[in-house]
Amino acid sequence: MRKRWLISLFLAALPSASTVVLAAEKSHDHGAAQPAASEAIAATGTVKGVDAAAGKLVIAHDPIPALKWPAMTMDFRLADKALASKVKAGDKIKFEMVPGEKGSYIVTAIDPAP
Ligand SMILES: [Cu+2]
Repeated sequence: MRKRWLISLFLAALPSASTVVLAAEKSHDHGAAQPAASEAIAATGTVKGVDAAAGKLVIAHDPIPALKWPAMTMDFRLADKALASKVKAGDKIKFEMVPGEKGSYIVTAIDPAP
């Protein structure tokens, strides 16, 4: 009986789990405006969070006309984890990024914004 109960619980949890995954992917779907893979894109924004161990930044970026992106807050992976030490939450930055996997973008350079 106990095993059967566990299976029911698992099945009941499945739909909500897949919904969460879909929602997460959708939030990073920036539409069809994908540039050539080698093309670096310049952008500006404000650092909202730094995860130096994972090599990730959360950036509230300004609109990026080259990608037809509105302003939004999103995660970026860093090409080099050492870049994380250049910034802290609240910093205004100029940065460059290149397309990564599955619609993600990888930050390749960071400079303080004027
Ligand atoms: Cu974005």
